[in-house]
Amino acid sequence: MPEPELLPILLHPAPVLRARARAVAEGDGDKVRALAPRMLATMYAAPGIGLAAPQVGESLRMVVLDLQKEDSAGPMVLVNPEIVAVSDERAVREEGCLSIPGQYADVERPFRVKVRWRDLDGTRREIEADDLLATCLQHEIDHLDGVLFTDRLSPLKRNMLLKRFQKEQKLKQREAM
Ligand code: K1U
Ligand code: ZN
Repeated sequence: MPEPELLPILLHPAPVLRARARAVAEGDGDKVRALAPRMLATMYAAPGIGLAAPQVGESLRMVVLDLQKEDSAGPMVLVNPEIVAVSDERAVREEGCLSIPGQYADVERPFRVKVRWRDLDGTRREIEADDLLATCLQHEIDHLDGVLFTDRLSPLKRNMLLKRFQKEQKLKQREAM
């Protein structure tokens, strides 16, 4: 089998990252089955532990995820994922984003979430996740609603991070000339 072709990851401020992605419909089966291996390959190559379809320019409610740890679930493809319950307990974790590469910040979110989705066969799935998996699921589902982790920071921290990102991007563009 040939390696799936990698997809370009769109960077902030691409407008598709700010749109609410549309739900995957019955007729999208071929599209999501073709997209899933390409999104997984793109995520591994980045490298990352999650990737949402809008990050590769597809405004669709679809996410791939693999924490790549010994005891983790392996590659997951989530179609139309929904958070159906969150814990009162909250946790602070450092987050990064493949659409804002090189920038990291502590983000507070619910520690535990229950998420429902359909897999590529259309089977309903549900998971109760905590810790890093819960953080990653929330970060990816945020992408489907046009929300970036920077939106969850104080205005001061957000502006500092985004200014630093813009500055580094400008330097990179100049170096590439
Ligand atoms: O959605 C994304 O932009 C992917 C993002 C997911 C994420 C990371 C950390 C906390 C919440 C969500 C990333 O994968 S950033 C890269 C990263 O964290 C990583 C890369 C290689 C190994 C381990 C982690
Ligand atoms: Zn992200």
